[in-house]
Amino acid sequence: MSTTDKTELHREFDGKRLPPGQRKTSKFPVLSKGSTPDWDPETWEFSVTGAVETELAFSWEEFRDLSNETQTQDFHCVTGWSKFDCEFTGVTFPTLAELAGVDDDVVHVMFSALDGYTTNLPFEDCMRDEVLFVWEYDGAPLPREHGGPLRVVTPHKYAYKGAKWVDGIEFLTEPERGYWEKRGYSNTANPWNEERYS
Ligand SMILES: Nc1nc2c(c(=O)[nH]1)N[C@H]1C(S)=C(S)[C@@H](COP(=O)(O)O)O[C@H]1N2
Ligand SMILES: [Mo]
Repeated sequence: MSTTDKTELHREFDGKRLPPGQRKTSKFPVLSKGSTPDWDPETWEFSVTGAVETELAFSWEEFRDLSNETQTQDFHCVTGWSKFDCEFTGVTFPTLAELAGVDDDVVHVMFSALDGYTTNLPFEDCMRDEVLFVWEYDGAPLPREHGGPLRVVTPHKYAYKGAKWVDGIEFLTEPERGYWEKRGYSNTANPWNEERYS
């Protein structure tokens, strides 16, 4: 299978591959606000709601049948570590947006997750192929502690913008703040501009 290299992304932000104030790690640390939530593949459902033409709901099987791709990406945590060359397989955000048909007045998106976590991004920051809904990491099912069965990755943002255990997105016509954004972390979270806190 072919893999798309997204590790040159930093050029778009006029930055080095390792953003300022970050340290490269070969480990993949786990950062969660609480414990790993249970999930049941039989009852799990992924929902697309809000300002769209058609609200959508996918079973686990249906989600896995969506057209998907594999990308190599870097991962930047706001606490200061970066992991290079992660291989992620999943569905791109624009693929989902197209299936739902997004209203013209959408400006923002809220991601929600099985552990109650939420995070927000402007719509234009979501409509990028590297914003992936991921179920496979380095050729194996995404480990539960890293957000399995399904998580979002946002290589152009600090990693708290990528909800682990994601089970829904809502298209919004007004900006709203998610879990960490309400608690002082940056709304915009550009690693090359060190947008860590707000
Ligand atoms: N659902 C959920 N997603 C989450 C979090 C969380 O607590 N719950 N933590 C965020 C934070 S702060 C970071 S840095 C990354 C960490 O991902 P990792 O544990 O796979 O390294 O997940 C993000 N997504
Ligand atoms: Mo984080």
